Amino acid sequence: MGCIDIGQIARRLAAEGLKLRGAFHDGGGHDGGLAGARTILVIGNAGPAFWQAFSRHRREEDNPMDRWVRRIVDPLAAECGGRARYPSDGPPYLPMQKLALRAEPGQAMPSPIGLLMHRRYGLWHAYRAVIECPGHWPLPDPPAGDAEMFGCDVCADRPCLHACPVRAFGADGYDVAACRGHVASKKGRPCLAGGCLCRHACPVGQDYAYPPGQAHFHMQSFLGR
Ligand code: B12
Repeated sequence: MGCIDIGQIARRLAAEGLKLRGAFHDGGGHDGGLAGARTILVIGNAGPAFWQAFSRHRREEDNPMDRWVRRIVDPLAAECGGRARYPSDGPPYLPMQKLALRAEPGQAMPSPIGLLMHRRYGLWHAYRAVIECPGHWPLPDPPAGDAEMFGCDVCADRPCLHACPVRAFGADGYDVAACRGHVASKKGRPCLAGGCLCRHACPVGQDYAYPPGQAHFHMQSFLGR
């Protein structure tokens, strides 16, 4: 390790509106091209600080959010003697959700609609970067007192599966074309302006729901992809 530790990295990220979601030691080679890496840091967002910071630093450019994140994380990765990888790099894509589950054990689970649901943030969070660091860095303590069942495991009604006006989430998985077509249509204005109705339907983490400006930004970029 260099002269920076995981606690400092977490504080530096927090000052920029990002969250160190967790870290783990990797044996190397089996996680989608992270061969040789030993300590993997997973960085993401949840809560209002992210959108506030992005709004302050946003530039007029293509993919402004991805580029802003890179301007923060690339130098940090260099300082760690490691390298940064990003969820949008690809294909092939980083198996971001699998890495996230390893970094935050017991904190998140796959939801019926494919997004990871987090015990605090519900469906209102995402992953922004991974830093691969050489060597075994001491890991942060896992969050305490989170042993009980949560989220989808104790949710009988599964409102997320019933909120989509075009039933984009069904037995056959996610119907991207149906979702995109609806969001782009007049009837899909609420999804475009306020965010995916299935995410809103989840009772967990509603305090973390993205504000309309952020929700619109993400839905607009989903339409553009
Ligand atoms: C490709 C991709 C998509 C494709 C989906 C393709 C498909 N057939 O399902 C498109 C462009 C449609 C998409 C959309 C969205 N995505 Co997406 N997507 C990815 C990406 C870049 C790669 C996934 C992949 O191919 N992995 C490799 C394969 C081998 O692994 P896999 O686990 O089998 O991957 C599958 C799932 O991840 C799934 N998938 C991806 N996104 C979504 C979204 C939903 C709702 C569902 C059901 C499935 C799904 O598609 C993959 C291939 O089948 C990941 C980032 C990453 N690197 O993982 C983000 C990612 C999975 N997406 C994410 C999100 C948030 C979304 C959106 C909700 C964004 C938004 N608008 O806010 C939208 C959904 C639209 C909506 N209703 O709101 C987040 C999930 C965060 C979480 N809490 O788990 C990720 C991790 C990106 C991030 N920065 O955090 N996405």
